[in-house]
Amino acid sequence: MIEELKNKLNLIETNYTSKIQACKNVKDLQDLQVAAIGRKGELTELLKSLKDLSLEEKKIFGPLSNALKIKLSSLFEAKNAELENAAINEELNKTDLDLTLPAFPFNKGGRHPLAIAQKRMTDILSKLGFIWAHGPFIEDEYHNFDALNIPAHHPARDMQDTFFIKNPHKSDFVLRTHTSGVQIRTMQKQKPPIRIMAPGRVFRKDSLDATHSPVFHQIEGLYVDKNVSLADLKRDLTVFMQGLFGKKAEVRFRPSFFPFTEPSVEVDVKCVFCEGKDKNCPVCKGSGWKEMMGAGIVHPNVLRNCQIDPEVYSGYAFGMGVERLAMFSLGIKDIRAFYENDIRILEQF
Ligand code: FA5
Repeated sequence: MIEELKNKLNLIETNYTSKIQACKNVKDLQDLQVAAIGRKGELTELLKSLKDLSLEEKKIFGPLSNALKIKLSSLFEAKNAELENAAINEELNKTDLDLTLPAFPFNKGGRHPLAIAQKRMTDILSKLGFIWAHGPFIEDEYHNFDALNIPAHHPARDMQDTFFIKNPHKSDFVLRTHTSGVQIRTMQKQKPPIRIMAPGRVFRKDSLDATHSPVFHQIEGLYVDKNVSLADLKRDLTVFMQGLFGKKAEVRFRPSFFPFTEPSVEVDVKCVFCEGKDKNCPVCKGSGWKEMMGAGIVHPNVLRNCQIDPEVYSGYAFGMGVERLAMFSLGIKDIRAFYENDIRILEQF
């Protein structure tokens, strides 16, 4: 009996090995596989005789038939791969498809140049010890003006005109004209030492030109502690500017006026586009310098408005224009390039 079964196994092996080799397509191969090792296949049927064998015979026939099943399975698998590859190659040969050509380009997203520039600025300020603070875009008149020593009658309000929304119960709402309101919000909540930076969008009734926009971004800085002086302000802002524009950057501090700082300065940077040599430079208008920020020593009235004693504490504050600094550090000559979203410009950064 066992000899007869062994012969049958041999027959199955030779028969299917040659049939597999001769097979020309995947469909025929699948049929062949079902006929050999499928649920009702020849080898599967033969295996059913196992139950009629003695224990000794089972020990011989069992491993032999299993080994054949494994062998046939791997022959089917290899032949299947061979036939599939042949079918793909045949298909490819029929077309002009060139798989060696580079793939179609796909558009990768990128960060907006303003976001890139702002991150550079806040990274430098972080290293100088400033921590993030935030305030609302829709501010109230008190935080945007009054608490900053700009009462309703003050002419400084005219320079920062914006939308006012009536609030019958409290101070009117305004679209904030600068980030300086965050100074007040911070000092109302926190006592010195304070060292914050407050980046964000601001709104003004300014006409659009190469260096002005009615919506732009500022970063406010505020440092309040004992014995803070203009020397601290000059040192920190020079370090900041050189961090952004390189050690050779020329920075100029010019006396100015803000109702919330005394003394006040305007901080200019030497024009990186024309260095003062082009009388028609659209950025510096031929002056050789461009104003980047306002700054100064926090006015005692502002400290008092926030219940901080100006006899004990002093502080400096600054408010920089992100677009202006970004234009200089990225080499963009017109502020409108930030908002027009011309993909050819955006993808350069
Ligand atoms: C202010 O807004 C003050 N709050 C700054 C300040 C803060 C002074 C703390 C003292 C202490 P100013 O209006 O100059 O100041 O604006 C600050 C900066 O914002 C300017 O130097 C300029 O870089 C930028 N800026 C002003 N107006 C525009 C505009 N329309 N478009 C783009 N950038 C502008």
